[in-house]
Amino acid sequence: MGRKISSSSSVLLLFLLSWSACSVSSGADTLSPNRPLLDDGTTALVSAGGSFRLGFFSPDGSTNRYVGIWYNNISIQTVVWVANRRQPITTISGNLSLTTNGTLIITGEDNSTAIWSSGSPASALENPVARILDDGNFVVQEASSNGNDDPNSFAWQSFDFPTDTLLPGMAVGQKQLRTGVILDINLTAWKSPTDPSPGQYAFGLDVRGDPQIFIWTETQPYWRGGPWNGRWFSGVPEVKDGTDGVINFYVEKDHTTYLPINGSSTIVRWTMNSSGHLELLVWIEARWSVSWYIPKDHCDRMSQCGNNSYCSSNNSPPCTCLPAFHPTNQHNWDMLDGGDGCIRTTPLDCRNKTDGFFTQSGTKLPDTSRSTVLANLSLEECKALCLNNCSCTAYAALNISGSGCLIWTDDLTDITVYQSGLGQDLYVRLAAKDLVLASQALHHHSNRKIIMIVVLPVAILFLACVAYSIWRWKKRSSHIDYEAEEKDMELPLFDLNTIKDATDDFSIDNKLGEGGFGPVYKGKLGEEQEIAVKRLSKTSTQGVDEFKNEITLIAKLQHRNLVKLLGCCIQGGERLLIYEYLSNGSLDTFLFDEVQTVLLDWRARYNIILGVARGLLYLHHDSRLRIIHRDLKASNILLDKDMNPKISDFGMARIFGGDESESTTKRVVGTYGYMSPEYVMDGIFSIKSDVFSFGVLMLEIISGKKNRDYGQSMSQLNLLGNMWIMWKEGKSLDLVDTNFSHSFFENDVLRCIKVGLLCVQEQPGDRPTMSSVLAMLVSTDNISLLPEPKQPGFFSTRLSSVNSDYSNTESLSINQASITAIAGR
Ligand code: ACK
Repeated sequence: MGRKISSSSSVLLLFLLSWSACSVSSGADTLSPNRPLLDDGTTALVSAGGSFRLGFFSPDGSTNRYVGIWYNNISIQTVVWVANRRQPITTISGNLSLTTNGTLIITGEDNSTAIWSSGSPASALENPVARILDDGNFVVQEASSNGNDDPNSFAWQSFDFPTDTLLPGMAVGQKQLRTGVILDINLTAWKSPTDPSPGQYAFGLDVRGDPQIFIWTETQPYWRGGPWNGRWFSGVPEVKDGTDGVINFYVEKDHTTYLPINGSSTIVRWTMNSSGHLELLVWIEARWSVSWYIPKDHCDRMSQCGNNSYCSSNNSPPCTCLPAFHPTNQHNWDMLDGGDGCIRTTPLDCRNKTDGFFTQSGTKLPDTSRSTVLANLSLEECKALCLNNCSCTAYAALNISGSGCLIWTDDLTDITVYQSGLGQDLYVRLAAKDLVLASQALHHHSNRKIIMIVVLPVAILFLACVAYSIWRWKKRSSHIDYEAEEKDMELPLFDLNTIKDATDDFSIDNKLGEGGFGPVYKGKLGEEQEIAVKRLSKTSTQGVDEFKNEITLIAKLQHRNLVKLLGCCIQGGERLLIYEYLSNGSLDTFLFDEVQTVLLDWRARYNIILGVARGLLYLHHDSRLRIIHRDLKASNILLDKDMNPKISDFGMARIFGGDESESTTKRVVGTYGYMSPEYVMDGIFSIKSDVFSFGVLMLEIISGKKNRDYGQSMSQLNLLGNMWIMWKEGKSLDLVDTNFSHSFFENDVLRCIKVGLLCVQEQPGDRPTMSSVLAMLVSTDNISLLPEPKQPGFFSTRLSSVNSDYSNTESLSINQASITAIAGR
């Protein structure tokens, strides 16, 4: 028996030895029909210059085996192509071989059934080889042309079948193969970082109309990069062709429209990631740095604003009707839902040819999938053609260098207007009457600008004289205004029993936590609507009238970055506030929690910073009232299911009349670490004290550290102090949260740090307003053009303890329930 076993095992050994003698050896760059690649856990092909490696691999966190290509010379295994992404092999047993007709085949455990095949090559091959090239392309060609990098010599190439990554030289779009077959080349994201099977998001070129780049989610457009205008994609003005660095992409337009990217010596790749972002990643200082990504903000999401309106991320609300158009559904529009879009105010008058064109500047051109391309017409010819075509709604230049034009013959969709001076002119057709009104409005706007610059200084003196009397007059009348406003406000009053049912009689199981002025419960109204119910503690000193007055005013605030108040209940000694329910809870539970914090990558953090900035801008400048929140902090930022931030807890908010800019109080309420020096020391609060809190919040989001708890033991500097010192030494990136520091856009982070430091400057007058904050955050200007931050207020922990002493004497204790009475003007 023993002899038998040993003789059969020697036969097996002999077989294995002869097989391995035939299989490819590690480090070779070529696979031939008699030399397959066996998965032994290590063997791989390496390109001749040593740039790329091809072999079997398992993604982090998975034991499945895939054939893939990854960089050979970088420390983090970064897979750029996967062959069998849909059919993994579950053990280390696979085999990649090349048939004698030039087809690549992967077999799995049983070594007989192919789980993946490259398909028959475009041309018949006599003596095929497969080779991994130094640009990361895996090709099949004649052995005799081995060493020839000419794509015409490739019978098959992996570059035609990308997975989620574009390497320099690759393309997306339509490509006609030599066989005549037309290939649609797209990137499809991995399902998750551990699973290469096709995920939800895809990136590619839609060749209908004027070809445009898109990200799709489950085949629905998710982001539209717009058409190519000769220098850039209309919706990506910051990424141009040419020689300005590594971020180059360009389009070749012929019957095989496609988009190659151009490389340089830097290691760079474009990847469609599993969370829906197309990223440009550059390998710098032993890590991948995201140098650009899309989508960035809500205006980047397809059709955020409906037909004939445009989105502008600097505006709040972001949707605006095109001139001479008005909202299709005024009610929804007023509720900040721009999805219904806008309709023409005056019908076009095609018959009498009286219509004209209004120039909307700085746009991402509307969706061009149904537009007509007129490559040989000049703009003037295009204008005439549009006027003669009764269905033509707009035209624009096809190529910014002048040649050709585009015309639209239906509603204009998915327009963005950039404030930064980037973007293109769109000529929108209007009825003659509306044209006059639209240009008057524009004229009025530019005249106003001239007045601001030239006449304003002279007028200031005069205005100063009248301001005082107006102030006095307004102060007397403000009370009456607010009362009138309250009357026309209808905030739903909920029945106590309804809320008891919804929260299971305020059951402890439904308790979400303790808020600023009492417990918060989760509830459900009917089958669908989830709510959060704030139950004012019975000890609250606020009177019913004040409570009503405050919620009536807060209910008027409607903004996507403010928690929506759905109604209230004042019954049986209970005072309840009913809010929309936000499933991800508060920001602090993510930011300052070791486990949760990894869920906040840089994009999520940046999105939160921008959202809070927009919400605060609305409170300070955009709502009909000027509102100071007074308690902005991480625990008062709630996150919805998509991690969009909403400012909550207006319990301490104060409302200012239009001309009031600051006020004082003896009752300093707020949270230490977030309160500005002038507020803590002298009880002075203004929009600038909110800006200070916003700056602290930003720096906490970037560093993942609480300002107050920072450096207690080691140094006397708190987070603000440390950040400022490190900024001055050019080392502020060292303080970035290590949980996302492996992948971020360095410039965005540095910009946020600088803006954060500007917000926390000691003198309120030095701090920017929220509109400047937002402008600075979204600007594409060089960071060095922003003002240099001066010393922050309260930069040492020693000063914090001074605050604490102060709190014992004059201010309410931290987090104590408080609803502030409304200040009349
Ligand atoms: O971090 P959390 O889960 O989110 O715990 C706090 C707690 O109540 C006390 O403020 C949660 N909370 C407050 N308002 C809401 C809301 N509108 N939706 C969901 N959770 C809320 C908060």
